[in-house]
Amino acid sequence: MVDFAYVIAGSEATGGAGIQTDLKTFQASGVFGLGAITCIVSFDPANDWRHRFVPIEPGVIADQIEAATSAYDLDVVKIGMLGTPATIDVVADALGRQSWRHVVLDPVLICKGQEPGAALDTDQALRAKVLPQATVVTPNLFESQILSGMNSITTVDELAEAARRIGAQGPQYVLAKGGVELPGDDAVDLLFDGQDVTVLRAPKIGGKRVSGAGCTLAAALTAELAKGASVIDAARSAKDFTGAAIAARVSGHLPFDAVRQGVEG
Ligand code: PXL
Repeated sequence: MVDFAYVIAGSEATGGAGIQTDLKTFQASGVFGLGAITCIVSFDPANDWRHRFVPIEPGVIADQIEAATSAYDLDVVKIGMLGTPATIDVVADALGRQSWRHVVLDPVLICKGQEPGAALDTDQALRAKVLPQATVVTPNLFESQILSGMNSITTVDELAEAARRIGAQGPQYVLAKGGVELPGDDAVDLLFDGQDVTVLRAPKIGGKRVSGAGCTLAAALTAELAKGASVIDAARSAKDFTGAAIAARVSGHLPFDAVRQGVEG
């Protein structure tokens, strides 16, 4: 039997994050991966690696989704970077056109190259149109703060409170990621299921952010859900998979390392 995992996300041209990471993760997880590109991000080496951001025309995004959903009976999808209110409209409409067993939303809120005003519109549209359709949302610390409306999150208890507040906005599950920024020796993720909070811990691997870790976690979770795992089991497997991808990271000329998926040891 073949399990299909779908992704709607942006391209990140250095291969560390975005849809490249999602598809690599799907492949390493043993599912048939396919995806629609929402935008193209090209870091600018001549300008402090600032993000150059180009949205794909909404009609072209709709065409990609039409092709994929007509070709196969897809029922598990990951949503990554959308980037503009127009993109959010077309993706929200496409999601609403069929029923999904799981919609995993990685709420990528801002991209450094975007106008702050545009980012605010995008945040609001994402919250109004996509968040309520998500079965699982995977915010990082910054996104948890924005989506929960909390001023700061510095403890596991505060992260749990943020997860509850985000859960109240529609998604069935919230996987709130502490990452390297939440103080402590462990990388702590919390799964809120609408009632209870389960704490997932693993020792931090270094103290610096590694590009693509969040994309990898959400993509690995999506792949496990596609294979039929429960959300808690999928979250545990995804955390292990992401830890291995962080440990196997690659370095280049960028100011940060990038995850490498599916490498043993
Ligand atoms: O890691 C967040 C992310 C997701 N998607 C795209 C990105 C980035 C960060 O650069 O460029 C397309």
